[in-house]
Amino acid sequence: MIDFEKLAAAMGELDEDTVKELLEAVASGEEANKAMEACQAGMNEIGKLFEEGEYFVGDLIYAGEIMTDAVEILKPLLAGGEGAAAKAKMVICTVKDDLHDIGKNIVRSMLEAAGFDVVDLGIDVSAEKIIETCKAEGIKIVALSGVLTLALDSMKNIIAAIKAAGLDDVKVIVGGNPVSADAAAAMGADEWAYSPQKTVNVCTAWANA
Ligand code: B12
Repeated sequence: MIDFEKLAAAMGELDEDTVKELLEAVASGEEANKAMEACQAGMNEIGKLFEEGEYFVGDLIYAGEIMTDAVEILKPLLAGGEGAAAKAKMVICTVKDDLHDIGKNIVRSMLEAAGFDVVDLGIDVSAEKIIETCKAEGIKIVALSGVLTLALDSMKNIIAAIKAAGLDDVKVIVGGNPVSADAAAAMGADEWAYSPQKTVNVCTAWANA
């Protein structure tokens, strides 16, 4: 097993060489999931240092690049859901006004590994675009991602618009740093998840229902 604390610290310090060196040594799916958690802990530290004025937007951009590379290195090892029989088509996106996509991309990779046909609508996505895609492709599962606090409002508006469009059989799962069980319930989401693995499990259950 690699040293996960060292990995989290290296990520927090934006020490790209050490992060990559440690990740190259990851050898199993279980270890890859833990490595992903360690990278995320490092990202949280970066967020804290940004809030404290030690890091600047340029550092966030660099952090985003390191994390994107980390996902690419770990992708082949990241474990998909067990018994994920369904080849269901689903939508994923980062909601309107939010440009963060690293978490979304991790979740998408995990869903694809579990056999889902994922339509990734990208970042800053409007309710109209989601509704249009669901209608055109007969999609019944939507995963909404957001990292900014204001993403919670966008999610709420999107869910209301999906209902107003009469897509009552479309299930919505929400996730991202500011999302909690309470926030998800308040916005009318069917489910919420922090871990990509739970997302895979929930979507698999919906696809097989
Ligand atoms: C990297 C980063 C950036 C990069 C993003 C690069 C990219 N391609 O995504 C850049 C530089 C672009 C950026 C920009 C900004 N950022 Co920024 N950013 C971050 C940082 C450091 C890391 C985010 C991240 O990638 N985390 C790692 C991923 C893996 O975690 P995650 O997204 O939470 O995803 C996991 C789970 O939540 C879950 N999940 C995610 N999505 C989904 C979806 C579903 C359906 C499910 C079920 C689960 C799920 O699974 C993932 C894996 O476990 C955070 C700090 C932090 N602690 O998060 C700040 C942070 C999010 N940013 C912040 C800010 C303020 C900004 C800017 C406004 C800065 C500025 N002044 O310009 C802009 C906003 C631009 C915009 N409109 O979106 C604040 C947000 C404050 C707030 N409460 O709203 C934070 C929290 C930093 C801080 N502490 O102040 N940022």
